Amino acid sequence: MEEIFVTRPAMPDLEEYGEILKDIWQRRWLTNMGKYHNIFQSDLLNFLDAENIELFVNGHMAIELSLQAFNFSPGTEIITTPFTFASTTHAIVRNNLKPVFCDINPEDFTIDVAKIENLITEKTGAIMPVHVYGNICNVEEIDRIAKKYNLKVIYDAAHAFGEKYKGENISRFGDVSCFSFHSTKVFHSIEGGAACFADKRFGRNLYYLKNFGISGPETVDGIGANAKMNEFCAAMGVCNLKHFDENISARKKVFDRYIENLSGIAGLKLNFVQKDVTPNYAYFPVIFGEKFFGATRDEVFAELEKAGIHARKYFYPLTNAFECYKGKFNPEETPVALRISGQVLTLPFYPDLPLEVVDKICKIIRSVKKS
Ligand code: T4K
Repeated sequence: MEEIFVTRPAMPDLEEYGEILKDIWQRRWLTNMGKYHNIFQSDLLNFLDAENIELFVNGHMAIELSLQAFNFSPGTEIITTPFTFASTTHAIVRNNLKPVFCDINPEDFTIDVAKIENLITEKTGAIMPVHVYGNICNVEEIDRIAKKYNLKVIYDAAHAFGEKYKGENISRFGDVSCFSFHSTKVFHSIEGGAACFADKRFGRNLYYLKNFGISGPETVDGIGANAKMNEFCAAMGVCNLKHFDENISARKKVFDRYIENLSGIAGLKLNFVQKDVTPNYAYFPVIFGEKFFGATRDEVFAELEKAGIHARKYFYPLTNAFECYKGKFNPEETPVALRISGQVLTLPFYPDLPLEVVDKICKIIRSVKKS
């Protein structure tokens, strides 16, 4: 039985990557802001239309060090959502800051902007929303609230690479937007990440944090970590960026096929492209509204598993329900997120997923429906 996973990395032509590898072999410059790191950085700066950019070893370190670069005092409250990958919440806690969980809206699963202001206290330092599944948050309202209360905005844009809102690249919103280039992402550099930001002084802090605070051969100006991207990852990024548009077109075909197959089924909520957004078709989440669909998310999941189809429950459990945070947070305080996390399944979705497999997956889903 052929196994189908939730995603499968897009690969460049081996020869294309091999050409760069030969150069790396010959140059013997493997990391520490080498030739391909710098090429990748400048390619991305153009592609993302970013004001400034720093590359990282992964998306998590882009987020964690971005938070650190603001120098918030310990215990500062960061308003965020629990409907996300572990990274978002862990980045806050690992900085000795306090996550304050805002619920999500049931339409696109991003932070419910109507509930943010009630959570603001004198200890609030920032809002850290997530463009979950590539669904873009209400950036205008978040900007308004942040300005009114003088808060920073750090976007977890791990899922939103290449997207635009009203024609403007998503990298340009908030004080900083952090992307992930993990192998499972729409665009990848094996492992990797980037932070895009406007303020050059903030950028200097960020650079120190990713490279031990070293500012010159004999000068260490900051207490930094090590979160640099190596040349092999940068080379993969350089190659993959050239094929980004092809990949998105291929993803759109898979997306359209799913929509065609699953539209109009009672109790099944699909994730459509948002108004004013140029999408990247990052994930294909489906919400099984138990009452109307007649089968639970877990029943559908089990049925797909039997056929060797490994969908995933992104994002279940909520981060505020993680074992490691037991007793610290209460998932009941974010009821919409709690409900959605019990009903969501992200279906296999990648550019070369055969359309017949999409049909097979949808057939299984339809056959589980009981009402
Ligand atoms: N913020 C958000 C909102 C995020 O979603 C993430 C990461 C981050 C921040 C942090 O960014 P990074 O530090 O990771 O750059 C995966 C990814 O590892 C993770 O990057 C991603 N989010 C998350 C949503 O998904 P897992 O634990 O589900 O990965 P795993 O190993 O189970 O892989 C999923 C499937 O992908 C596998 O079943 C098969 C396939 N796969 C995976 C790998 C690694 C491949 O076919 N090839 C591969 O090389 O987290």
